[in-house]
Amino acid sequence: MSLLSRRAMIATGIGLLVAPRAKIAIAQTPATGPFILPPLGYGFDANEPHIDAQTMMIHHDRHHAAFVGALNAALKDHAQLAELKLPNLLSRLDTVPDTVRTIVRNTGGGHANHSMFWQIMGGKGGAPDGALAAAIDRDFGGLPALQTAFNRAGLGQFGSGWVFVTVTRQGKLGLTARPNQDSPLMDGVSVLMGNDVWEHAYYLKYQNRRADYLAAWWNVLDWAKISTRYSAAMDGTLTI
Ligand code: MN3
Repeated sequence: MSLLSRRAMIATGIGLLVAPRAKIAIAQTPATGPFILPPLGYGFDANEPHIDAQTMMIHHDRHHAAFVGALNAALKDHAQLAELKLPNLLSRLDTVPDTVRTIVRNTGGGHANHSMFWQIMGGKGGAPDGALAAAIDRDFGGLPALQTAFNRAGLGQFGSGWVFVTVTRQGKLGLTARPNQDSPLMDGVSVLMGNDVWEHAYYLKYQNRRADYLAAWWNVLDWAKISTRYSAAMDGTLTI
């Protein structure tokens, strides 16, 4: 092989390496909406030492951002669906075309779940008060009993998923675990709060110790925000 043709091959090879990357970058760019990654609302290190800053950064900026990008891409040619509010889209997945239903379920559920998740953390833990504390006493027998049942449900969720406290318009609370990125919103049920038990939520700090992560998570909750969500659920103004 002549030096010239070797150079030509190398040049072509470089061209092949660069061109597809440029294409992928363009393909991932429709982050212009309609769905938008919400800001975290606090620093990546706000949940230290219970949830480490690197996990928060990767989780929000990469995992959640990827869900939003993929959801927007999936609905690019479905303008009517793209106009729906996320809970409305998730509660009528049966009307989403077969070709995009699974990706909408996974990425739309992921967008909803994570948007709620960031809202309720960044706090100092402790305990709720007022109407929410009364509802927890009434429906779970108190915060320690809720924590025990919630952590057990999170630990019992095989593989990836979430554990949620649901809330009705009357303020009645419930507990449920879901696989993957499924959400009670898919059944038309509102979510008060929930924890992500995908390994990406805890693996850097806790590795296989999901129980330790579940126990520590209560230390970063912002009960004032959760109380606001509780009131909004009863007013019918809870958006996610
Ligand atoms: Mn997650």
